[in-house]
Amino acid sequence: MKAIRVGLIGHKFMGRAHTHAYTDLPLFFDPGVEVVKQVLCSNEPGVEAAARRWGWENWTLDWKKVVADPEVDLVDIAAPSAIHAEVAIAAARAGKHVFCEKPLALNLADAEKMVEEAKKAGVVTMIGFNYRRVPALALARQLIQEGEIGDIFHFRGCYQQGWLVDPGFPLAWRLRKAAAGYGSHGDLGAHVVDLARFLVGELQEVCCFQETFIRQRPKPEFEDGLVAKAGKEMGEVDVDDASAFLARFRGRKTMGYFEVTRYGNGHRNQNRIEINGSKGSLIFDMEKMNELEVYLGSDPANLQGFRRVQVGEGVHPYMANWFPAGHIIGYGDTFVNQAFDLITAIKEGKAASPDFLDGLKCQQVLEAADRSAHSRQWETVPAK
Ligand code: SOE
Repeated sequence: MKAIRVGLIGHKFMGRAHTHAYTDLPLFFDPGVEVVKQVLCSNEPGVEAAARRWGWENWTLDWKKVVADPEVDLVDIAAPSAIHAEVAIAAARAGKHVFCEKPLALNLADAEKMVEEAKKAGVVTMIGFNYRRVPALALARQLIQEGEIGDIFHFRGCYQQGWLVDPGFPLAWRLRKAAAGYGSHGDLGAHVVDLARFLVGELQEVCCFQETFIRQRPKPEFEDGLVAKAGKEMGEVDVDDASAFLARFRGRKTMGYFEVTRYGNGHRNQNRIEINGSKGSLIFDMEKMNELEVYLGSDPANLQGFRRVQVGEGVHPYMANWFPAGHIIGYGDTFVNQAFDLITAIKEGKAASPDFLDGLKCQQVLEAADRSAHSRQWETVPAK
């Protein structure tokens, strides 16, 4: 295999992040195969200008042409959740490997179909839980797996953004159930649930409550990610603005606390994880992305306390491939790490991780929590 040719669907926030990944991958990693930006697709004007500026060889307004293109090996879906299932299933049936942004689908039924079709087609899949590729969180997992933290009592995940505090912020696609499936619960909650699975294990049951603080917002004239321009007409917000749930993990006594909000006033993208174990604790905060706070109970009595590990040394996950020690990396660079792992999996004919099954397991938790928010009861997460 000399080259892996990518068809990317989406040219806004995630389209930009994924283009950065494929463009800069060869600067830092050598997957042993060329990555070709074959075609950029979007259903909105501006895709041609973006393709020319970002170095895509072709562009189209029709995702079906990407899926049918014999030159495309990998279809990357970096568009709103509403089209994830239709595109991923068509791509798998066409024998393409498929990358899909999170959450996997609008709902559990679609997620199950995506897993089934990808399995039938025997293609490589990956879902965009890029925080697994933050070196500090990959280090946290290593420490946990090596037993440094001991038995885990608590997992605490709190993901705060603050972009909806302004009542004038428009009714962007992330605020509409038909386009996004969920509000903060799926958009941010998916990341926290995945990190709980990545760092600790599977969830067994959840108890959730949610809130929508502002129900009416101006419909957008323009939007790109978390930036939008309000129009004159008003529309209804039909998803959660914030969601919080308790969880029990399967087969262990670990207690889980999950909180996500778009009203964390003052926070821009604070994904914070804390884990307390019998031998120590770990704290990660995306606002200090290149650091991991580590407490080890085995430290001498006069040196007890959290140490702030600068996760930028060659010994740390991915960092041997980046700049010299201490020259930190950023949010977008986690997509480069992610793309390297995906391209390597495809080249070697191996499963990528996290794959669509991980996306489905995450969606099972999200749906159980959504059910709980309506039933006001504890709800069980399917074991299979
Ligand atoms: C918006 O909340 C968003 O772009 C999420 O959709 C991403 O998954 C997250 O990484 C950053 O914030």
